[in-house]
Amino acid sequence: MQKRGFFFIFSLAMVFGVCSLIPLNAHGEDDCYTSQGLIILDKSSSMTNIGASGDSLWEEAVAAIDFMTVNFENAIDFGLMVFPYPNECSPGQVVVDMAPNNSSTIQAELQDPPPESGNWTPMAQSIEAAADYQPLHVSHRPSFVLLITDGWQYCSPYDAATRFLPVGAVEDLYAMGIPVYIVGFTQSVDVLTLNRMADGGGTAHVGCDIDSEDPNNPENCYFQANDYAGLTAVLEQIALEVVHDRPCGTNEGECQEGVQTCRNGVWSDCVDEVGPTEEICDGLDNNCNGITDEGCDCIEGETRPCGTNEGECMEGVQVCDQDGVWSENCEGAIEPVEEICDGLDNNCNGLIDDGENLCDPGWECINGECVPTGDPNEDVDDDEEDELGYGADAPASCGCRTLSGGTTPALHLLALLGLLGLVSLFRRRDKRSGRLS
Ligand SMILES: [Ca+2]
Ligand SMILES: [Ca+2]
Ligand SMILES: [Ca+2]
Ligand SMILES: [Ca+2]
Repeated sequence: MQKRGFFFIFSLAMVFGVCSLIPLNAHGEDDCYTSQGLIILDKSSSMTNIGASGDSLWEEAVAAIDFMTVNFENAIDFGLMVFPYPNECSPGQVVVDMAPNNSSTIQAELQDPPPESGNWTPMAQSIEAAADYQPLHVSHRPSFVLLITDGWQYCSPYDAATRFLPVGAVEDLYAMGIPVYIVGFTQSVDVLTLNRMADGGGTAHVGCDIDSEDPNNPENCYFQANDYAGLTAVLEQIALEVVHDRPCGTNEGECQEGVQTCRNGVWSDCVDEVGPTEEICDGLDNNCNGITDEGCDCIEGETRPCGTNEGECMEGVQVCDQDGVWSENCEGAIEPVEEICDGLDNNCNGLIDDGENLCDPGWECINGECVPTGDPNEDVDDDEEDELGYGADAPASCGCRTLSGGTTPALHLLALLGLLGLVSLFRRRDKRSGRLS
């Protein structure tokens, strides 16, 4: 019992010991943390000016924020600060805490426009207030701040020395690990300050011109928007940047990675992915296993020569079918045939008129013709003549085949009789011609 008790305590100690080595906030690639961000919206009186659409800048900004928060509220926990709050030059205040699915709550808070005069732009003080908002500092979650302003750092009476105070405030926030996105709305913004703020907030566009003072300079470091459409576009761009996502799938072979987004703490489906397909014989790695055309002999439509050009033969082509197999048929080929005595290499083995029995027995194949063998007395009882009862074969040296046996003297006699007839004919003609002369 004592031993068991000791073992239990020892095991417990080991478990706690190991656990204490794992940092609480450690998160690997697979951990899904929803991004959270605080929108800081300028509620100065200049936002009541009429914008390009005919609505006030305030109305345009509220609509653009609605667009972003509706589209990303399950991927980003949005919160809202407006400044000044409640009015004049008071620093901004968080009016909606960061939380999932917050778009309608945020819209409800934005129903009241700023007064037409009397609200100033205490940008630096508001950014400092945001730094004190504790939920932004939950270290394991990606957090950001998004500032939308249409003006300059400004409180009444105006003090030019305060112009760049927002830059320092943004730098402080970024030093705490919270990037600050800067959006300048309309041409009335302090371009130089906003460029420096974007740089200080860790969100400047790569290669931007930090000294630019022109709101239309495409090299500005911050996001410039001049109307509702422009503002909607930059807010969407920022949301896409801050959302916690990760690549999914693979870039192996024909596949292409997609992207998964962390939404309400759960990874979404992999979108924009090109997934694996069945491997076919096409020279590509369709199933993305790193091997091209495994199980294929060839690529569909490919051809290769087959057969031989030796002797009388001619090469043909084999075609690869859709299963990646070479056709059995060697198209267009002239195949080897049985060797015969003809001066040609019929069986395409590199030898002309090779092999046994090319000619009948007693004959041999010489220079492409069957000729009798050298022995004149040789006769074999298997020839056509024997079967027809003409007797023995002609002697081999003859080189021709004639009928034999008693026929030759009869021919000689006929020739002799013909000759005698001719002689008597000439003599009669001679006598007749002698009488006439
Ligand atoms: Ca393939
Ligand atoms: Ca493959
Ligand atoms: Ca041959
Ligand atoms: Ca031959």
